[in-house]
Amino acid sequence: LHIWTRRYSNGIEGVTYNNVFYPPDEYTNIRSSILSHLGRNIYLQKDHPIAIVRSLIEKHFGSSFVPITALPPIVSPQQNFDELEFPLDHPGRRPSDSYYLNKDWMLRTHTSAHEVQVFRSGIPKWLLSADVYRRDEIDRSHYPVFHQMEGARVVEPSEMEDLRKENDELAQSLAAVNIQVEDVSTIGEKNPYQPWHNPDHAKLVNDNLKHSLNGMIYALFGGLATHKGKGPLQVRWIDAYFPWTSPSYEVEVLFDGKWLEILGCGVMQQAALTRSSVPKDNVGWAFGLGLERIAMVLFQVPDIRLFWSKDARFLEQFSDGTVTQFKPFSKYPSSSKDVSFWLGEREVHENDVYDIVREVAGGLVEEVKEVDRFTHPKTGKSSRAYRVTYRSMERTLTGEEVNTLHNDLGLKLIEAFNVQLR
Ligand code: FA5
Ligand code: MG
Repeated sequence: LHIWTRRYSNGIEGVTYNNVFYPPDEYTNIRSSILSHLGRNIYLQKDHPIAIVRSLIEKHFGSSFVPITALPPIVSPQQNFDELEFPLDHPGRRPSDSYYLNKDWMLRTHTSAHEVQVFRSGIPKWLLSADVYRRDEIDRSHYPVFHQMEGARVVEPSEMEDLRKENDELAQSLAAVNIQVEDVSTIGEKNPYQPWHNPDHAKLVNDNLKHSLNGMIYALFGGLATHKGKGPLQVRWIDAYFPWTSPSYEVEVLFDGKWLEILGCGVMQQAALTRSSVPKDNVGWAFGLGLERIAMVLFQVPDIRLFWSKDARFLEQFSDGTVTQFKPFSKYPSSSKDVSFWLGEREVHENDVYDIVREVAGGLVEEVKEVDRFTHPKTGKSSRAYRVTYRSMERTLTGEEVNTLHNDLGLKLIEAFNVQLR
C-alpha cells in the first residue's frame, strides 16, 4: 500500500494511491491528514468496538445475508451520486462537503455508493461495511472518517408468499419482546409507494424492511442495562427523503431521554435496481447505518476520536462478541485558544478551516467552534473567529506544544486563504 502526495507549483497536491496517480484539478481537496486513514480498516480489526458492532449485526441477520468488506474507498461521483438518482445540484456533490481526488474520483460519502454494483453481481441479500468520508464540523461526535453498514435485499415475485410468512413470524417475535415501535411516517402521501410496483409486493417488502430493522435494533439495544427496568425500548420511524428509495425513512432510538438517529432506509427506487439489471418485477429494500453512532452508545465511548486510538488502555478493554462499558482511563486537560482573522479577497468555507485544523492538529483537536463573524461597517472587510479546543486522549499536552500547534495553525491559514490574523 503506497500513499504519497506530490506538490505542484500551483500548490495543489496530486495523490498516488495503490499505484494509481490521480492528477489534481480544481476539485482536488484531499489532504494527508485524511489519506492517512485509508487502509486503517478499524472495522475489520479484531476486538475493536466498531468491528464488534459490525459482527453483532452480521450475526443477527444470519448467513443468508452475504457480508461484504474491504472495498476500496475511492469511487466515481457516478457511483456515489448518479447511479442513485441524485440530482445534479444536490449539495452533497459540492467539494465543500465531500473529498475529491479530482473531478472524476472521490472518497465515498456513504456505503450506498456500492448498491448498484453489488445488486448487479446478483447477490440478493447482503451486508456491506466500509469506511466513509465527509467534510463536516469538528466535535466529540463528528470525525471526517466514519463507518457505515449497508444492508439490502431484493425479492422475486415467486418469493412473495414466503415473505408474507416470514413477516408474520418476525411480527410475532417482536410482539414477544419489550419494544415499542412508534410509526409517525406519512407513508402514501408525501412519502409514496412507487406507482409501477405491484402494491401488494411493495407493501410486503416495506413491512419486511420494518420488521427486519426493528428486530436488529432490539438485538443491539434491547439488552442494554439502561433500558432494563425502564419500560420498553422505544423506536421511532419518521419520514425521510433519499433520491434512490421511496418510501424512505429514518429510524431513531430513545436513549438517555434523547432520540438518536441510527439509520436511513427505504424501498429501492426501481430505476436504481434496473440499473443493476435486476428484473423489473422484483422489489428491494436498503438501509444504511452508522457504526460509530451505535458503538458510542453500546460501549459508552464519549469521544469518536477514541476509535482511532492505538492506545492499549483503550483497545484492551474490548473483545469480540461482547458489549462492555468503556472505563475512561482519565481525561486529560484541554486547552482552548482562539484564532481570528480578516478575510482576503475570497470567501472561506468553514469546512476548509476545519480541514486545516485537522491537518495541523490531527487527533489532538477535540472541537472547533465559530465564535464570531463580523463585517466592518466602514471598510467592508469581514472577520472570523474560531475557538479551537486541543486535548489528547492519551496524555497531557504541554503549554508549549499547544502554542506551537496554534501558531502553526495561524501560519497555515495565512498560507491557504491569504487571510490576515487579528
Ligand atoms: C445515508 O448515508 C444513506 N446512504 C442511508 C441510506 C441507505 C438511505 C440506504 C436509504 C437507503 P445519512 O447521511 O443519514 O444517510 O447517514 C446514515 C447514518 O450514518 C446516520 O443515520 C448515522 O447513523 C450515520 N452518520 C451520518 N453522518 C454521520 C457522522 N458525521 N458521524 C457519524 N455517523 C454518521
Ligand atoms: Mg440522516
